[in-house]
Amino acid sequence: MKLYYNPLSTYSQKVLLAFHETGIEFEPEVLNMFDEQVRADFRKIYPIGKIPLLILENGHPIPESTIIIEYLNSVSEGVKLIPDDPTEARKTRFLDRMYDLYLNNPIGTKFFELRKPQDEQNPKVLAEADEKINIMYDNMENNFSDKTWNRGERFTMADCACIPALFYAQQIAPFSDKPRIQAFWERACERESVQKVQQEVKPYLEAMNNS
Ligand SMILES: N[C@@H](CCC(=O)N[C@@H](CS)C(=O)NCC(=O)O)C(=O)O
Repeated sequence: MKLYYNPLSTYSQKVLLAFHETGIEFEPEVLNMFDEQVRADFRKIYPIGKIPLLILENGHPIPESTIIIEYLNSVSEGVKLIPDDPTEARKTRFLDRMYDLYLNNPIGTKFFELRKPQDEQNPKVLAEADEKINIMYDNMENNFSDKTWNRGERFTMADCACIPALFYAQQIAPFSDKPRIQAFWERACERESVQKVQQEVKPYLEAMNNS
């Protein structure tokens, strides 16, 4: 199966973590989403134009990071990222939604807003993003009081959703004064899957920062 993605994209990183954790192989198709022509060509494949997008061997497309992970979970013969227990599965999916909507999205909004010249930045947009991020940080600090990962001892889709957002948050919404989030982040950085994602993004980050 082929994965359209970019190593810089948090939603791509979320899915990459799931691929690395389950050990499922894929054919990488890296898209430069800063290139208008690339974006236009990609919209011919997927009109919504969002990455990641998974194309199965039979040509069936699976968009949306969560749905891609649901698919990987259904075919994985080993590691499962969504628990079988219905209550645990629901709580995992709930955290996945919370991280996408109220951490990842505001971090992305803030990241792109801060890349604009200062006089073009919208303080209201920045304040709204910060408000959501801070609510999530409070929830996380509370949740990590008795857990190694988001749902306990087991690494799940909720961790795949949370870690890429924290990668960018280090710079634009620092959490070093939140000891449990900081400790979670340090644990995450020791995982092989996270290290693989961080290695892959490095040259792309350097290129973006020099552009
Ligand atoms: N809900 C989608 C969000 C995907 C998304 O926002 N991807 C961004 C990159 S992180 C993207 O494709 N942006 C390009 C665009 O919006 O044109 C998911 O979970 O996959």
